[in-house]
Amino acid sequence: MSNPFCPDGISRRTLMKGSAISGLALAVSGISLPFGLRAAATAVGAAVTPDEDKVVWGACSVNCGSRCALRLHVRDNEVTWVETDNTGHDIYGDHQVRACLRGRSIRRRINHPERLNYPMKRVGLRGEGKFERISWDEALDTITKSLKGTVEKYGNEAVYINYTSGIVGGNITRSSPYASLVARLMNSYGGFLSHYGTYSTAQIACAMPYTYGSNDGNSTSDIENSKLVVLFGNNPAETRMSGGGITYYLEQARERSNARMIVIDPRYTDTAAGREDEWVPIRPGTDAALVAGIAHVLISENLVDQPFLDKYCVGYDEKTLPEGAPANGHYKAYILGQGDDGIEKSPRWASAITGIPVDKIIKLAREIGSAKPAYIAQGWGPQRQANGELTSRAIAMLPILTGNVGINGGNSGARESTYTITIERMPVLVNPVKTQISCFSWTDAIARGPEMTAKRDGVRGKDKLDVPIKFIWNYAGNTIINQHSDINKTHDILQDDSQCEMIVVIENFMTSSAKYADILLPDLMTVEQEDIIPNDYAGNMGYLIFIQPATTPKFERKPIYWITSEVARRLGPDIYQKFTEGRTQEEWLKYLYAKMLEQDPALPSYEALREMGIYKRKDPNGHFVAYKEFRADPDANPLKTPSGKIEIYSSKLAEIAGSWELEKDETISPLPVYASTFDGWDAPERSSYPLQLFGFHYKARTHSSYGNIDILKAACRQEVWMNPIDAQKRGIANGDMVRVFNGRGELRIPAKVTPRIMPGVTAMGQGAWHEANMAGDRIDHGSCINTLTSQRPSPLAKGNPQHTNLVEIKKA
Ligand SMILES: Nc1nc2c(c(=O)[nH]1)N[C@H]1C(S)=C(S)[C@@H](COP(=O)(O)OP(=O)(O)OC[C@H]3O[C@@H](n4cnc5c(=O)[nH]c(N)nc54)[C@H](O)[C@@H]3O)O[C@H]1N2
Ligand SMILES: Nc1nc2c(c(=O)[nH]1)N[C@H]1C(S)=C(S)[C@@H](COP(=O)(O)OP(=O)(O)OC[C@H]3O[C@@H](n4cnc5c(=O)[nH]c(N)nc54)[C@H](O)[C@@H]3O)O[C@H]1N2
Ligand code: SF4
Ligand SMILES: [Mo]
Repeated sequence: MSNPFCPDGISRRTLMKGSAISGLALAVSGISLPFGLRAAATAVGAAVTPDEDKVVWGACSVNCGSRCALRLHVRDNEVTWVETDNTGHDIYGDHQVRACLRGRSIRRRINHPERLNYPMKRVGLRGEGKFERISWDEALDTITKSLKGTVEKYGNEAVYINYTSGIVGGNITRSSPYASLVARLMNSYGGFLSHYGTYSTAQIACAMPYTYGSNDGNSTSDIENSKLVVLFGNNPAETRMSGGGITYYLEQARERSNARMIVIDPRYTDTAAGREDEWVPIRPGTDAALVAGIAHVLISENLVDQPFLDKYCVGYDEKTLPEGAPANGHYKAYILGQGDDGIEKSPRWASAITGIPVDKIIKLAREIGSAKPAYIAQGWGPQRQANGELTSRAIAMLPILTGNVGINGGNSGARESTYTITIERMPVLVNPVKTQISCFSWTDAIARGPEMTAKRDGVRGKDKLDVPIKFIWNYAGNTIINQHSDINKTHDILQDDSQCEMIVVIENFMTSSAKYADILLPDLMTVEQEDIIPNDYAGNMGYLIFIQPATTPKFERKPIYWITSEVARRLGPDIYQKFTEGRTQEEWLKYLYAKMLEQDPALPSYEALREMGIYKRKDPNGHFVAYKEFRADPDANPLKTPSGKIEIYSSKLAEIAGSWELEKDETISPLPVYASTFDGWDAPERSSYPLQLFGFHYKARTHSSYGNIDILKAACRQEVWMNPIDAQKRGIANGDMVRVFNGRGELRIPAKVTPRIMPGVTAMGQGAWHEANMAGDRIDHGSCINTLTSQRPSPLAKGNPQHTNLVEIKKA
């Protein structure tokens, strides 16, 4: 890597000042000095005694769904070591929010030799990684000129703020495009093309509201009231780690209720490992078929909660079928083979699709039908499939059929909800541009924007896009390349800089996305500035962490508030005033906290919170129970669905299914049916690419964040999981380097041959750093799964089906 972003300095400085090794080296050389022994003793003492350290409260603010307190030990303006929350008595419910392996290694991120230090402009082709150091003035002037030019020539709709999730949480430091300072800046300047949905939950967040009016689940802490826990593709041991995270609640709540736990997942996950009562391996993308098979048993053995279905639901049977629906259009008819397809969804039928034995399906159904209350939940793995909209609603059918919705110890079938303490974020102002695309379709909007329509591409707010994307803001995100699908295709689209003319990346590191920047700006990290940050998913305990800057800003790194304010200043005095409202970052923080205190007077004062570092509070209502009021009185508390009830049959979806343009292998249905899909287990492409592949969210990283930390890479290796049957067929042994490929690309990775994954299915951690010679063979030696994923969106949400892939694997 060339000089500007691999500066002479930081790693060496860190070693000299902070480490015991340099202390010892001084001590040894000290022996020959006149006061040698004393000098040696002092130096050794300084190297091992931490009492000179200043301890600064920080937090890990990456998007892992947990949020951990860090206590950074600082000496000579360098973070020397990291500990975590040490407050309170550490009793469940008022416990310590202890960081996971990633947060505890944050020192290696802060002091990483490849951190960005100066503003830079691109001098080679996009993706080549050739940059030249420039001044802040030049960088900000260039951005402003390009932004003004774009808006003048194409309008504000040509400016896009990309989906990014690098920083979640603070009042001020927050990358979520709906809530970031970049959005505030653009809204001060006429607005921008925004997006709906997220890479996390595109399908479920779109689909679940058709059933329930929203997408809520019970708090995991409520499992202390459950008899049975059923998890579909939900792996909190990796995706909600730490002492503050859901995995701890799952373990503690189960200890209290002794609930049995069934894990339905193609992989034997860390959540299951040794803690489950049963692991049911399932073929990816087929959960809806399993649900239908279970429903068949529940119906034929009279295990459904008929009074619940009659009172609270629409479309279970003839009685509650809405007007306009075909006579045989109800769920019961679909299951019993009296619907349009005429197929009975028997356990035998479900077994052939899911790969789960018939007797196992029957046993599962009997167990789910008789254990009450049951906490049935899904992670977001099942919905990140090409038929994920159908799957997420289908899984919700199990709690609906068994009347487990709206009660303590039960759940809606969605992922867990959480208690969140009061927080007031930087207001982003109103976006005057109402046009939206799905967060996944931005590459399409560059390549063929004006062809994109509402009914085929999911454009919202207009019948079609008028202009393509010409300017992209990318603040704290890696979805330009690493986290977006089909990297080779994205590369080709971005190569032509007459299409998208300007990409601004605001980052800490030279990521693969940063290599495609035209202007690259070095940001401060969250732990280097003052902010207040709330818990993320933390069961029924909420908390606030008051972050103080661990060190002064180094090199030419700047905070995001300064960066966006300086662009606003260049856009004109009225824009600057509108953006800053005359406040400094510190004044904003105080202002926002005062608002929080107004809403929630029980919070400590600003000064007291700063003193405490962390403030915790238990959910005053005990546990969050989704749709509790509706269950208690459905007339007084209707759901937000058109009928106010649980819509098993959705007339709205029937209308969409009848009017949108869809391909043959895409299904939108008013009922939560099973439908096979493109690139699925039964797709024709399977003859060339016989293995299903998905990328799970891995403990080594948070997506790509922390992906450049050597000790984490060593602790949790990047490998492709293969069943011994599939490996043997290909002459592959555990640890062999393999080629994983399909029509979109190829990567290299060691094989992990293990019975922890079902035959025919393979998986690797998603988020590894892409590393390929894009001017040459394009083989990805970093093993980033998005070398292999598709940009084709799911039918209803137009979301990322990044878990639906077919590949072949061969020994390298
Ligand atoms: N350590 C770590 N934690 C993270 C993240 C991270 O990158 N690293 N990312 C965070 C973010 S932003 C998000 S959105 C969440 C993501 O959380 P999820 O989306 O829930 O995580 P995944 O690992 O994609 O999927 C969960 C499980 O679903 C399984 N699965 C995949 N396909 C199917 C299927 O078709 N059916 C069934 N039954 N199971 C299936 C996978 O094997 C996996 O164990 O995690 C968050 N937490
Ligand atoms: N194949 C496949 N692809 C996926 C997924 C999958 O399951 N499979 N998951 C998807 C999901 S759910 C998500 S949420 C996305 C996540 O995709 P991203 O939102 O891109 O998440 P990260 O990869 O963590 O990238 C965040 C970036 O923010 C930077 N960052 C962190 N802190 C700071 C800061 O303080 N300042 C600045 N300026 N930058 C900072 C990090 O260095 C990192 O490059 O990926 C999606 N992509
Ligand atoms: S990565 Fe997540 S679980 Fe780990 S320390 Fe950071 S916030 Fe906590
Ligand atoms: Mo996500």
